[in-house]
Amino acid sequence: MFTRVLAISLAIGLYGCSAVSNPVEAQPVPEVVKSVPYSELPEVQKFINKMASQHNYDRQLLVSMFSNTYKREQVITKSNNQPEVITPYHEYRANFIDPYRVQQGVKFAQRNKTWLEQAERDYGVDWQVIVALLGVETAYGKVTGNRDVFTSLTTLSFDYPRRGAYFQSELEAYLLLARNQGWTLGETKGSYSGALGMVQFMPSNHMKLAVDYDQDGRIDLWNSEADAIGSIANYLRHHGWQYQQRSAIPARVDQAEQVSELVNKGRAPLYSMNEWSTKGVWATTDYAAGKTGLIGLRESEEVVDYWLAYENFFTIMDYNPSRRYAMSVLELANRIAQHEGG
Ligand SMILES: [Ca+2]
Repeated sequence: MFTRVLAISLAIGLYGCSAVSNPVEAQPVPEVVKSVPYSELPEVQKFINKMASQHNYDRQLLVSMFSNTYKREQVITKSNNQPEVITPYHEYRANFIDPYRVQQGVKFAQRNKTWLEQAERDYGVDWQVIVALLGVETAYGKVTGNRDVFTSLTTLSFDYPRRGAYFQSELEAYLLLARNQGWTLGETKGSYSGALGMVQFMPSNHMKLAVDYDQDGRIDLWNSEADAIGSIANYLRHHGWQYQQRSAIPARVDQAEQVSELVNKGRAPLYSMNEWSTKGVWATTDYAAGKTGLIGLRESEEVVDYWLAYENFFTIMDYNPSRRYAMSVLELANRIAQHEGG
């Protein structure tokens, strides 16, 4: 999920502020640039026609909404910034893994013990990973984004050509979701990219994979920790989570240049341990049978840390395609489980 990056950017932003001591203050980007309302763009009119003809969507409602919606420049700026690509892993990780976040995760797990145990049984997903994902995404529901999702998705759909088609399909999903869930358009708050709730699902994933886990008759990913837990577990099961199986183990690489093309290659396990050993790649702890991929995360100019990653690691990458993200989730999950277990 490309867009989950935005949840991260909140935390990265803090790092960015402290690290940059630029005496020249950047011009603040205006929150909404008033120029032409979206309703006047031909491609928006085409989109409205499509919603009306394909989904019998209320045309007047859409015209009225787009007439009052203007480009939000910050959405584009945020989407173009991808600090996670350039931040060394130890700095990236520091945004998510600290004693406070571990402690909050332990508390979250304690008060949701029943739901987490039930999710393990229903979905076969390890409880600590569910908690850690919520911790990394939104600090357990504290930072779910306060941007109007309609404006964000409209801006990305029609003013961000690189991913316009993707965001138009998310805007379409959001509109259908709003109609199904009884949300008032313009009142749903989310991240800059339109990610929703404690779990930061994009609208299409909300439609497909969110569940009413506490069975109170509605899915509420903002206020129901149970719904968030069930929805994350459902997502991970859908993407192939293997219960109580390893995710990644530390590795040693004898000749980095010999395996450089295999490091961080693809989104699936590549070789068995025997095959890795012929390439000079070794697990440095006990390991389970099965194929793994080779992950390398740069710690500094000179140092790269290596891991051998099992299927579960790549399942977390289905939530957010960053390897740093997946490793942070797993580290946080381990820390929370250690505290909870001890
Ligand atoms: Ca519910």
